[in-house]
Amino acid sequence: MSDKKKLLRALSGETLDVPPVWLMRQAGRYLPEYRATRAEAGDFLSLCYNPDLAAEVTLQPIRRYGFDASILFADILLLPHALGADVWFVTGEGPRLSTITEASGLVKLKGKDDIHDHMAPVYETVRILSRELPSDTTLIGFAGAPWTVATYMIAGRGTPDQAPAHALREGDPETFGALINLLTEATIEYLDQQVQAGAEVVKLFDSWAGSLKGDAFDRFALEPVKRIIAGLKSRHPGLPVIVFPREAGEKYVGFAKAVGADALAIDTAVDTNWAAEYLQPNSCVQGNLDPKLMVTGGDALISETRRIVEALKGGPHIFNLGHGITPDADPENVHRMLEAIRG
Ligand code: 1CP
Repeated sequence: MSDKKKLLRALSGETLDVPPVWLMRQAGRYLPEYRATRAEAGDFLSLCYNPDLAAEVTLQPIRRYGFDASILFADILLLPHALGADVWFVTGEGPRLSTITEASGLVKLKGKDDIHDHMAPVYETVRILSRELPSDTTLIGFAGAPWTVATYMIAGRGTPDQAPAHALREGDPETFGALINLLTEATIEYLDQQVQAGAEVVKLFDSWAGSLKGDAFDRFALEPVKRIIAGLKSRHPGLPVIVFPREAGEKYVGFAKAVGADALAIDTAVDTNWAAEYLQPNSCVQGNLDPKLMVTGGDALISETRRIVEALKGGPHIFNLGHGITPDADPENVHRMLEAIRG
C-alpha cells in the first residue's frame, strides 16, 4: 500500500478500489456549525477574510465526515475584489459587483502583481489549514476561470445567460480580451501564492463555460485555462490541477489533455458510461452525483451513488457531486452517501 494520500493517487492516474471523495461547497449553509461560525463572522466576505474562522469552516466538514480532501474556504469573487472592483453580497440574493462595460472600467483595475496585500488573509488561511488538517486529507486551493469571473465583473451580478458578458465579447472584443488577459495573469499569481502557502492541488471553476460555443469556447474557456496551468506547472512541476468547464457537453472530450489538467470535473448532465469511455482514458474524472439527491435521500441516493462508483471504477475517479451541495441538503444524507461508497 502506498502511503501517498488517496486524492493525490487518483490524480496521478491510479485506479483505486474505493474512490477518494469530497463535495463541492462542503463547507456551507447545510451544516449548523457553518451557520454558527458565519453568524459570528458577520457577513460572508468577513468570513472569507478572517483566517481563523475561514480555516474553522473549512475543517468542519472534515471533522464531521472525514472527506479525503478539503477545499480552502474563499470565493471566486475575491479576485475581482483584490483587483479593485467593489464586491458585496446581498443576503438571499447573491453577489453584487461594480460593473465593467467599457475600457475606462478596466484601467481603474490594479495590476496582476498588486493583489497580494488584499489576499494576505486567504494565504494565511491556507497556512493554518496545511498545519491543522489530518495527514491523509489533501488541501485544494482554487480560483474561478477567467471567463466565469469576467461574467460577474461585466454584469455586476450572477446572470442566467451571461448576456452582458457575451455582449461585451462581441461588441468590444479589445476590452473583453484585455479583461480575460488580466484575469489569466492575476490567477496565476494568486494560485502560485496559494501553492506556496500549502495548497497541494488547485481547481479552476468555470461554472459558465457551457454558455460559450464553438470557437468562443476554445478562445475563452480553453485557452486561458491552458495558460494558467502552464504558468503554474512551470513554477510548480507536478502540481495536480482539476478543471471544471461546467456544462461543456461534447467539449469535455479532450479538454483535460488540451489544457494540461490532471482531472476533469463533470456536471450532472454527463452520462457516466460515456465519461468512462471518452474522458477517463485522458485523465482522472471527478463527479458527478446530482446534488438534489442530498436533499431527497432515500434509496435513489444509495443506488445512484453505487451506479456512479461502478461506472467509473475502471479508471481514476474522484467521487463528488455534479455541482455544489445546496443549503437545504440533509447532513445525514452525506453519511449515507459515504457509507454507500466506502461500505
Ligand atoms: O451565505 C453564504 O454563506 C454564502 C454562500 C457561499 C459559499 C459557501 C458563496 C456565495 N460562496 C461560498 C464559498 C465558495 N464558493 C467556495 C468554497 C469552498 C467550498 O466549495 O466549500 C467555492 C469553491 C466557491 C466557488 C464559487 N463561487 C463559484 C464556482 C462554483 C459554482 O458554484 O458554480 C461561483 C460561481 C461563485 C460565486 C458565488 N458565491 C456565492 C454565491 C451564492 C455565488 C453564485 C452566485 C450566482 O451565480 O448567482
